[in-house]
Amino acid sequence: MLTTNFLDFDFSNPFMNASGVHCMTTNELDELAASNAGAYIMKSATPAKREGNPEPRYFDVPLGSINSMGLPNLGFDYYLEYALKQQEKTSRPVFFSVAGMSVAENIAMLKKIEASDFKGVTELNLSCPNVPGKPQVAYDFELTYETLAQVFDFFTKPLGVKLPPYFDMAHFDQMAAILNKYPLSYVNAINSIGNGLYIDTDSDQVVIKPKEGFGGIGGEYVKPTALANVRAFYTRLKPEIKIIGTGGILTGQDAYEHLLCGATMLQVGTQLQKEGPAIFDRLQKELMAIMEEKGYKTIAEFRGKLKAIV
Ligand code: HRO
Repeated sequence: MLTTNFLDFDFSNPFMNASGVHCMTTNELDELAASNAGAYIMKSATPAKREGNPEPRYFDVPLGSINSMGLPNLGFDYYLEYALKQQEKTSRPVFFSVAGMSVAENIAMLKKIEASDFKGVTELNLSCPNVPGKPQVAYDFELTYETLAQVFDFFTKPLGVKLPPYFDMAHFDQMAAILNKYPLSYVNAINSIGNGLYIDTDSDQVVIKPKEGFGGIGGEYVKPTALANVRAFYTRLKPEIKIIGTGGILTGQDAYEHLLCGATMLQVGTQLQKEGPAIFDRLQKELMAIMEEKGYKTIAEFRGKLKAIV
């Protein structure tokens, strides 16, 4: 049984898309809604519609993907309208993702969500690696602290943050200490590993156009980093702050590992882009098979129970 309770909502299973993949248009969102994903999240929104970076800006590679989309999206109002319509049809909450270009833009969008009838979950994306001239917010610890202070002055609905990967124990400690000061509902770890470079040696060229080929890396490449971030935050955050595990989930085995590290929900980006929404059926079958073999009936029996070597 894969049923998962997350923020007092019940989902049939923990699998979701990662924001950015298969979720920009209402057509794509309808396909996710009709799929066997437990839940789905919309593309990160900015106040106004954005074209994003020049193409090619997404490239599949054997071990993952590289992207520099640059936050193309249809604008905040488009996603709010969709979410409000969806919540009339089903009790399953929609996840809204917000990624302003500044603190002021984030606050303005969150104020609109707070004032609206939106009943779902909101994710504040503090980790887009691809907007030229805009560093990833959550690598600036002071700015992250200040942003959350302003947000929680008024925001009362369930809110999570999407984090970039961290690579140093001191950074896990410092970021967890900041997050623990706020009534956050969850942390989503990780966004793509920012500013990698993939090269095609047939042409001696980079494979995406923006930023001279630099882009966010996803897929198999990132799983060990994702697992470490899930584990590091699971062991450092207060128990009220849940974890969404994102990064390197291609199989039920990968999902199992994220759950063992402490994730509650699981998001799939690169592999969803490769396979389409039918992937959610396969992942559930594979995860169920592992649980059966190990004698687990529910995810709660093993979530977070990764063992150290003593
Ligand atoms: O649109 C993007 O370029 C993008 C975003 Cl916002 C993000 O959060 N993560 C990513 O890999 N690409």
